[in-house]
Amino acid sequence: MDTTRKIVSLGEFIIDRQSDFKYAKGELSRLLSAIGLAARIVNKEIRRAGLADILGDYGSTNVQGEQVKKLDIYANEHFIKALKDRGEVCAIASEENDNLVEFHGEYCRDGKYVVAMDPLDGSSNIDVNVSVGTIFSIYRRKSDNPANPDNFMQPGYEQVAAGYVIYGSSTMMVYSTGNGVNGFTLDESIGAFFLSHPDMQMPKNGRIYSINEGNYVHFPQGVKDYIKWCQVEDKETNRPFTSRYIGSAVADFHRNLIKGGIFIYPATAPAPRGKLRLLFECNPLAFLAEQAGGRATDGFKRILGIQPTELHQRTPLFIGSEDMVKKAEEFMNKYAEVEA
Ligand code: P6P
Repeated sequence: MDTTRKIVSLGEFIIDRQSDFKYAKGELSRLLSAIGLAARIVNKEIRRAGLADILGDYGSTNVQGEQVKKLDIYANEHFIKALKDRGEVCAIASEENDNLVEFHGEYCRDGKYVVAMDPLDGSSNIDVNVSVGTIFSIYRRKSDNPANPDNFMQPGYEQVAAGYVIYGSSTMMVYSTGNGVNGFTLDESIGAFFLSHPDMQMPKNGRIYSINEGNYVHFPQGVKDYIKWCQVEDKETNRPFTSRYIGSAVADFHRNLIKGGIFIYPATAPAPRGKLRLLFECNPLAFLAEQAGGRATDGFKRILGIQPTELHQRTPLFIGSEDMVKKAEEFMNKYAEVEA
């Protein structure tokens, strides 16, 4: 047993880091621990999904027009309940809900925070046993009225904290409160997360490019050129690169965070704003990327600087190792004038 490394649980870490916030009174700590609790509950259900006949389509479709899987609903309900019961959040914007979920009275005592979340991202992978994830983003409430959508119309750099839970070969919670990124692995035998990846740094460069090349014909010319550049043999720059695409943003991001790489979901002819949602996927992942020394743009401008105008708005996403994202932007900028 490695006795040199301290064993730190998520709960202990949250309390220890509370001092990062001068006027902290524990609200954010309680909020983060509520997310950890919901993650353990959802994890248990995901691990038994094949047995509990919980697979398959719920039949309804969400605001994105996607078939909603039962586990999406289950995850959505449990994260909402955990946050509601903790009383620190006054409203939730969920990728699964058309409208805001507001809390009042005892469920929103001070309610300093609002949470935007994708309760189960990548759910189309559930039935084939591929990693899925929960993505969350925490902002300070701007308006006295919890129901005011302006609470969520904040640029990503206003996030107080952001993170994800990846339900993969192991279950991990990775988050940042603005002082670096830390990863915790769930020990299912005792039902607790333990610090396993302290101070995560995204490699400045890498050899993995991650994009759904099935959409190649619809990509902007800059993306097409970048993909071809990745595939050219050049010893000096370690090319050709390796292509990896899981189809679950959390899993593709997590791999690049650890190994280095770039994930691109660009605008396409059928989807001119891209597919991924600014509030529920792009802002939280961009916050983590920057906190870990990486970069996140829409191919031209910083994701965290985008001023949201709609709850479910989408944006193209280029995210990962700083040098790889900058290289992809070079190709995008070559055509910017032409395509503008
Ligand atoms: P495509 C999952 O549905 C998701 O929102 C992201 O997790 C993932 O990166 C993307 O869509 C995959 O989209 O079009 O490649 O299947």
